[in-house]
Amino acid sequence: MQLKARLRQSEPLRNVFMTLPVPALAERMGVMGVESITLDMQHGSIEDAHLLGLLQAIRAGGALPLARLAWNRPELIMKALDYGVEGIICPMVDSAEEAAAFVRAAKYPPVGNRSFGPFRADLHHGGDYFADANDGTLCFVMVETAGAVEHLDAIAATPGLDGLFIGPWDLSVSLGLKERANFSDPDLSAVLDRVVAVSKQHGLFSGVFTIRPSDMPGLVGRGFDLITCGTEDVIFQRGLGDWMGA
Ligand code: 3PY
Ligand code: MG
Repeated sequence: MQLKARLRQSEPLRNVFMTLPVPALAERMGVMGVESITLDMQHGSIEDAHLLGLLQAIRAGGALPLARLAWNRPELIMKALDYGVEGIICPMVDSAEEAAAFVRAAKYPPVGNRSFGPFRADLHHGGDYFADANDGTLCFVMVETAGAVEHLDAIAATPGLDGLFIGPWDLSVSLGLKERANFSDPDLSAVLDRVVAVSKQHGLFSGVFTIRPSDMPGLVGRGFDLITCGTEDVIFQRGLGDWMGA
């Protein structure tokens, strides 16, 4: 489990969300230097049955694996961890109670009630997976609702939580902003800064999602630890657009 150590380095960890179950693409992204890949099981077309092949390919390419779950449900959390993702990102968390339920399902006793059966997760671990998993597998809650913003301090204080991850599209919709995911919007910008500050205060990692490469310098400057630079589909569309316009 290397995700935590990598996130502690001063350079932010770059990440791509994967929406399509194509192992060869996951492998290629890693070989091309993508440091971490998040399997998007919420909006993408990735299902449980795709996890094994995708995680094998991510490992072959050398990237670190995360998953964004479909929802805050214990059986989804347990499955993703048992297959071997190192970090889980839980969408649409509104309250400290929901954050606590997420952590409970992700951590073994005495911290939580994760069931023991690391089907593949211990395969390359080399040590005592049970002893290391609570510390080494990371729980991020998404900050993407007005409720999460309202309860940010209480959510961040959740014992066992490892990070906050901003979903700027849902957040813009939930806050009723005029544009979606415009980081120059003062209201959205203020939430970004607050999430970084609250994360630091609570010893958590902070993450954010964008699809625009031009956002990168600003997000690095704000101090995020984990920055998602789009989905493989958006990256494909951009490349195809270049070809079509050539
Ligand atoms: C959002 O911006 O709402 C997201 O969930 C990013 O994937
Ligand atoms: Mg979202």
